[in-house]
Amino acid sequence: MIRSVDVPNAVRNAEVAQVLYDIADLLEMKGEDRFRPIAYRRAAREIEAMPEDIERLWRQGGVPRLRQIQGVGEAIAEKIDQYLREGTVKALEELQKEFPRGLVDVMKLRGIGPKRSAILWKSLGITDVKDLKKAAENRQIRRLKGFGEKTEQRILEAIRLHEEGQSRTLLSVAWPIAEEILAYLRKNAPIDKASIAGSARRMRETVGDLDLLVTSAEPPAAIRAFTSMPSVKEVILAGDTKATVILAARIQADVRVLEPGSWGAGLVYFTGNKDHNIHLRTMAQERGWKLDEYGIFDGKKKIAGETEEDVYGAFNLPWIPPEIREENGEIEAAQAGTLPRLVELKDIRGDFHVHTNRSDGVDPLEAMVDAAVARGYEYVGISDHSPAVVVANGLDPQALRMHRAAIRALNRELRGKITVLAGTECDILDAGALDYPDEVLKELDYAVASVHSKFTLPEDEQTERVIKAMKNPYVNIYAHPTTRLIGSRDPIEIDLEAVMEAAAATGTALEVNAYPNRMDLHGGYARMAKEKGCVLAVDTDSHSRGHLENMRFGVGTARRGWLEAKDVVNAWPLDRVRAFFR
Ligand code: DGT
Ligand code: CA
Ligand code: CA
Ligand code: ZN
Repeated sequence: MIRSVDVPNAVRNAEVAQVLYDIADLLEMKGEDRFRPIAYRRAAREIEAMPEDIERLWRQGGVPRLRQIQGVGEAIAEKIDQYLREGTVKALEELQKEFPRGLVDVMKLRGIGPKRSAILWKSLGITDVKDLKKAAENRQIRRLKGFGEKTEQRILEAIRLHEEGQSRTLLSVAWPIAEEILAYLRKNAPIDKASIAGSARRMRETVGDLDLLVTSAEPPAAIRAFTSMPSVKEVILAGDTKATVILAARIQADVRVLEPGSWGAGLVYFTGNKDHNIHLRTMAQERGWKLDEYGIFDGKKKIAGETEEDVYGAFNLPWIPPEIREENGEIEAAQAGTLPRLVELKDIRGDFHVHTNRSDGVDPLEAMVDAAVARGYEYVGISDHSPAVVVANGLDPQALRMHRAAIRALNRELRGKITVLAGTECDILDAGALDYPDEVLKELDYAVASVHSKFTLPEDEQTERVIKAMKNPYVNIYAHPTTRLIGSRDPIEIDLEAVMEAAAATGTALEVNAYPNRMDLHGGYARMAKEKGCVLAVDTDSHSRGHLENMRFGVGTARRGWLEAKDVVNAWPLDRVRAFFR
């Protein structure tokens, strides 16, 4: 029912998108026209998200075919064409000559931007984040005109976040790369079984490195195929049964070749996490056994190892889903027979956080709905922004009414193929008021409310603000509750327990927002919300039709939060959803 990503294209499309992102950054740096960078980023996002292979489209129809891609005009199509033909883009190279290489990273730090980075470069000779860090630590920034001590402090915080973000890769980026490697190995090496392991298999929102496992009758040949993949930039280690490489995407990947008889034990061992493994190993020791990546051994006798079920079964445990192998009570729950039946992707019947090009999405309403139909959804909710988010082109009440009418008309046209719900992502204003009056909200099927401003309010004010918004009877979902952005923005200071209690009391769902750098709530908080009696909505916050695919990572995160289908509003049938929204 659910289409999986068309794996082999992901890397090529990402590469082209990266070129466009780089152009956008440098145009912004140049400070020319602020719409050009926006246009480049729009096109990049679209290409990243589209299921078709961009190179194939280009081979079929050249520039005219490229121009049919949403957001790709003449100028952008020609640059893509040049890139696919020559591997470089002249305009990008020209721009790169104008600024030091690392200055773009400085510009992108929170609170800096193009103007300030230019000042930092010209006055202190800062060319990258490292220079900036040194200057801030040496208290040189505060002396610059228009900066000050507070700004210097904020810069240091932004650098810390940046460094954290650099050392790990978003799951949504790492996952398709891992799948692509496995597809490559299946095709080019004598491989039997193959699997992703490590934190990616546990669906952590970021991964440090990729861990891949295979079985093969000829391990050295498998290793050779792995280390000679076109996407390998550097080989760190190449042994007989294991190898480590750095990929062109700047991610490290480890591979292990296992014996078929050790497949299950290897999977358990390399999926982790480490504390889960240690707990299992202690249990083995208590029984006088030994547990390692090859199996469970009673003296010389191997008693398990071929499948994960065997390994857990040796301890009289049911198989434990990878997402909850975090040593957070999962082994105890397995012993007690109280493991949850985790929600699955196929349980998901819709999505409530979807933007169209009426606000800041790239695709029109019809395309988003078509994509939802293609996923086999029963319903999809459209939630464009409210006016307070000016940069996102938020809809004023009049525009929202027209949008709603268009949604209703489309819904009639679809005759039950899918139900399109008319909603909004309504901003929570300063003191907890909503960005639309109740008369406007009342006309919609539901409302998502969220914070996009005043991130630095003190905890009590922030908490009060959000709870006040949730008390509005028309608010059904509180979206991306902590507002964190992985690698660029810390969570707001908010009393989440109080928010969760209020959500449960007011019948407001809390969101597990699956936008890749949000993953908000994350698994740990989702579990806490469930324990406080909340229900959750797993949403993609899609800004293009391809983003709907991120649902799998949202479900992964929900699973990390021990959620079952009954805890997830968009795993419920439509009539139940409607009753909840009412
Ligand atoms: P990451 O890469 O930082 O996102 O996190 P993981 O969990 O993928 O960690 P990684 O790549 O260092 O190791 C993969 C798995 O191998 C890990 O989840 C558990 C296992 N492992 C690694 N080191 C140890 C260890 O010292 N003891 C045990 N028992 N297991 C380990
Ligand atoms: Ca790893
Ligand atoms: Ca590793
Ligand atoms: Zn949104």
